[in-house]
Amino acid sequence: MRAVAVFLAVALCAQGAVIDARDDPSTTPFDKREAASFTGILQSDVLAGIAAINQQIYQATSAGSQWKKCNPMNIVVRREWSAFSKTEKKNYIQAVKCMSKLPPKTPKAKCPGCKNRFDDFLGTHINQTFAIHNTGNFLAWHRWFTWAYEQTLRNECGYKGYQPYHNWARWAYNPMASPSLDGSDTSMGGNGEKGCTNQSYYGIPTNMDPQIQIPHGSGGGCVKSGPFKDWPVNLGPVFTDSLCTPPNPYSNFSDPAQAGLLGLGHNPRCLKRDISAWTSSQWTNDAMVTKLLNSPDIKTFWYDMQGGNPAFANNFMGVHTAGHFTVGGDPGSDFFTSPGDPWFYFHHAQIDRAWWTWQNLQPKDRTKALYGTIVIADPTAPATKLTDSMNLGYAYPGTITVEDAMSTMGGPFCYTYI
Ligand SMILES: [Cu+2]
Repeated sequence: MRAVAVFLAVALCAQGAVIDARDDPSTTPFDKREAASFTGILQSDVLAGIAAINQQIYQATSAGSQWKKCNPMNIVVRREWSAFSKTEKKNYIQAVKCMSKLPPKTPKAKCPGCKNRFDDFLGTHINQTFAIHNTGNFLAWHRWFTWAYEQTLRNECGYKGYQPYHNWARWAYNPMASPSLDGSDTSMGGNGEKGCTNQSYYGIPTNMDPQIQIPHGSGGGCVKSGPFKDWPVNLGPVFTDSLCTPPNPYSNFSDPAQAGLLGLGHNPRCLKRDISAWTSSQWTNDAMVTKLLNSPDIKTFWYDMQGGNPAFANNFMGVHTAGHFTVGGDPGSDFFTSPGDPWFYFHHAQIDRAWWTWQNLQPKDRTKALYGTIVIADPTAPATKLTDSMNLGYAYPGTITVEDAMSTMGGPFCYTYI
């Protein structure tokens, strides 16, 4: 039944592309773009539709034993939040809140500030930041991380659905109108109240040495609308562009006694956002996403996703950083602590969807294409290998290899996107 739905949707998507040639967004006047984003067929979605079909054909014809385990009869379909019914949205929201009420599994000595099950994931992300960003395992690790979070929602919080994503391009010109950020009772909360007004911009990559200056938006303070208005933020910050965030009890990089605990002390505060259409409209619009998906090789894709080479030069932010700064604030703008905003998983499911699309435009050559090293932004470190092992600390049990995470229909996974 689900498989039929996938192929029907893909077919409709492809048909739509024929009859509705979307205007080049770069030539669309700014005030018309919002409407265009809602009515047109996105080129990036057409590519995703082609990828979905390609992946099934590739798996059926060249991955026999795996195909028996994962095929259109049992594959899970991840959808955009706007495609969820009201009840499905409420069930997801309830499960995320449930995570914040379950006790943590991380021992207190390893993460003194971890107060709940949601924090186990955040603590793991903080702890491993240098080994999972701007590295060869970046995409694979975050694929597994997002999947493990989805599994935990299901296995420990009774959620029956799957992880939603935020289709950047669809809401690029007005992210606050997206059902995931509109502040309604079926959203992941809205913008923050006006706050952090002593800061005029957020610097990318840092406030000290900004290559790009994101202007302060209309928020910056606590999120007071929607189901996450009382959301507890317990960990971090470690490295934030918001000057209005109180420091973590463990913030001293030069103190050996704090090694392994940076950002993991208890620092309770509200969830803050400064939603930025300025950011999303420039770097996550359909033209930008399509250009990324048309990258000829993994090296180009890897760099472009993370801000180009050299990173953030030539006024280029890349979809990864731009997605994080679409919500910004605290902890959303913190490289280490960003999974403390539950919207993180909507963005990273879309990161995964972009990688999945790129891979499956040419699955034979790209499913196992790898680029990068084992140390953050260090091209001289050893290259990441398919045989490298990954773990999620106390958030989720077991280890898998990078190779296990290269296909959404391999390793522990069996899912697709529409
Ligand atoms: Cu990350």
